[in-house]
Amino acid sequence: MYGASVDDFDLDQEENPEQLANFEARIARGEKIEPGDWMPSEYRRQLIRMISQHAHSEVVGMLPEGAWITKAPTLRRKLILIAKVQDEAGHGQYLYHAAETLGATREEMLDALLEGKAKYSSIFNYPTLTWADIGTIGWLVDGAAIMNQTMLARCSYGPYSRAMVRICMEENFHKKQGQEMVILLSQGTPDQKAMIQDAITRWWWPTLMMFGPHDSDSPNTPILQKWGIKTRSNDELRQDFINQLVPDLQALGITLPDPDLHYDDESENWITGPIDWDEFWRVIKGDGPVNKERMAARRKAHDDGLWVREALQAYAEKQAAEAMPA
Ligand code: FAQ
Repeated sequence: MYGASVDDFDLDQEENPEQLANFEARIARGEKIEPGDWMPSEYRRQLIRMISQHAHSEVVGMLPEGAWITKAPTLRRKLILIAKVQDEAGHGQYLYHAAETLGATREEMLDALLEGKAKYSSIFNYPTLTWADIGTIGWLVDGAAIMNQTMLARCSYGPYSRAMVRICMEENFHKKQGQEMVILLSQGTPDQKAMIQDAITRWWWPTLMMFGPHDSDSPNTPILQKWGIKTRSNDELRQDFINQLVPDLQALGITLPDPDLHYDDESENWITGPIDWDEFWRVIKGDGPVNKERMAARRKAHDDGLWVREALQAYAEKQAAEAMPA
């Protein structure tokens, strides 16, 4: 229904050394690889994996924030939140389209998510307990996403890099509205200050985990860097994020939940204590605080949308029949 299947591409093709050298030379020259161009099957596989996981993250990421639309404290805040959640749906659309250019069908990608075979970002398996979580997601989670996506906007695959340019512009707006909320709450009443402190305390470590495992435990990074999909490693991006956020949050009087956090004069980096990687692996294997609720909500949305998919299919078939010569 949505285009070619990944089986239409010869994924097991014998890699031709000359084509591979030409492909790598194009990447070295900074050229974009486009959908019809020759590419190694592993490049295609890695991109489908990453882009589809990214698309799922945008769509599942609507759930924690969507839960607060009916509870937003003012009409202005409600409008901003609705616009933000709607943007995330749009990001999912651009990304599914980008993955489709590589031969993955929408059905295959959604089935993989709904059957629990495809991942989505660990961060969306944590609950939004208070209104302060919405500001915190905006500043911290969107901020981390931008850090990663600004890199991906320069990636070697044309459709992904172009989708990222637009997505980053929208994410910047998300980050600013979140930052504004955190600043206001941190200067508010004692209850508001306590609420924002609690939210930052809960979201700090999961946000650092969003960047993925340490480089030494990241099996995909070497090939992604070799082919210009990632140009910076998980640890490099995480360190940039920490360096940016720590002074800003401390300036607001917010305490980070890390007794080992300190500034290192020599490297000019903020150094954190150890990240709880057991928690990270548990969450991405399905055993996080709200994984089951997230997947149940996605399955319900998919089932509820069946009539829309059927109507679209019937319309497409009618159009095709009418276009046939009599
Ligand atoms: N969560 O070898 P690596 C957003 C998996 S968008 C879950 O280091 P890689 C917008 C990884 O898939 C946020 N799984 O992997 C928004 C791999 O497993 P696999 C999403 C994770 O690909 C804001 C295994 O661990 N952004 O927030 C995570 O080199 C607010 C080994 O890891 C993207 O998806 C994780 N955090 O690096 C929406 C950006 N980290 O697949 C709503 C695109 C790692 O081999 C509200 N993706 N894993 O079975 C990327 O940049 C990369 O894929 C990384 C992981 C950096 C996520």
